[in-house]
Amino acid sequence: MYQERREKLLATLPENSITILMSGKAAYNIGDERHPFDVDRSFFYYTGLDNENLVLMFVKTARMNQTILFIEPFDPVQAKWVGGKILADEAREISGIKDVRYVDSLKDTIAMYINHYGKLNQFTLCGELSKQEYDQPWPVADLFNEIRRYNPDVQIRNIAANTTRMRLVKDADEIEKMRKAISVTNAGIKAMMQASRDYIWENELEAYFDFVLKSEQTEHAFHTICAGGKNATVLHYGKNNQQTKPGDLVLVDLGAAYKYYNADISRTFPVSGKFTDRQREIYEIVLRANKMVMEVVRPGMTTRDLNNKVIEFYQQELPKIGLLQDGKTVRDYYWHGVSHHLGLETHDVSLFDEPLQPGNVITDEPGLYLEDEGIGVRIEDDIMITEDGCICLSENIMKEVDEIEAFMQNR
Ligand SMILES: [Mn+2]
Repeated sequence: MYQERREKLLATLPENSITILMSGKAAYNIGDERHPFDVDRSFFYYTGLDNENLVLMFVKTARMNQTILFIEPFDPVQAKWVGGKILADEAREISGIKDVRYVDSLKDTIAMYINHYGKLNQFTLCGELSKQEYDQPWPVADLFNEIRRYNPDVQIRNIAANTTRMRLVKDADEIEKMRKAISVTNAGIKAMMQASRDYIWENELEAYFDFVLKSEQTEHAFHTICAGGKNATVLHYGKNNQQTKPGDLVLVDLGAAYKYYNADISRTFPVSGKFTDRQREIYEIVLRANKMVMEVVRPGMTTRDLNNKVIEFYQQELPKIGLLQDGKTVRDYYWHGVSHHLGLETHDVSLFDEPLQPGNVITDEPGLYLEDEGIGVRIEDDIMITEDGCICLSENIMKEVDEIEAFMQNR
């Protein structure tokens, strides 16, 4: 599988090039304490390896293609402190890459190829260079700049669009992992609804979700949002430290990650188990918007087209429940987009305004946020685009009002 992906990427790379993908290094937090390491997702996509400080290198010339993996040498002292590093044989077996070397020979290897081929042909150094905007350490750029000091003719090219184009279309293995992440998320949401009661604290509710995730050997896809009442009208509310009031709606936006594949689900339920008439009225409109997106979505549309459909729908529906008065617009009650791509990252890589195609997985997450009334509703499913529409991967996660009330009454 990883081999196939690498071959597909290689075919898109320029001739006379060296391409470098790095697994990354954990950033420092405070003093000598590091943040937990989290692998670069493109590196993982092409290798299946999630260890720190590994480098994947492709060499492509008219005469040959070569794939080399660089790993760290085994360090017996470090092994006693933080565990062993990945060994060459393990790395070979997981990734299918035969040529495994030590990372301290990386620069010499690159210099060797440039000296060998670079005199006749201009060489291009390729890497994913689009992450600069996030203000993070960016070792591949440092490496390239260093090489260019000695080889001023070397070109540097960003291949982020090549990897993104591949990662946008999910294969069967990826869909299966996302289904698993979604099914654990479903169990976690049910546990929260089961435990919900008047005056429960948001973070206690959140803990029921966490318990299920750990019990199922999954991780969090992202920081959970668990927002009662008015807190649900703050889009990325993440404190989860307030006590709910009887009658509040609770908005949860959360997901499990299974083998790095993410679920991203939102549900909204009444903390006491029963919707008020007003809450139900608002909820039903969001639910209809959520279903409408799944009905209209087709390959060739963009996520922007989908969002425009939602805005049009709200334009028609909101006046019927007393909204859009006094110069208010849809954007006063709904100001985010309805979809983003989902995969190895929660907000997965994507290309601006790229038409949807079969195999894309996107979210479908309309919401309505009425600050004055202390009501926030978001219903988010994960859908896979098909030839003639979509398949809802999260269709088993309950969202009908009657279903939610029945489930909560029979706890
Ligand atoms: Mn989302």
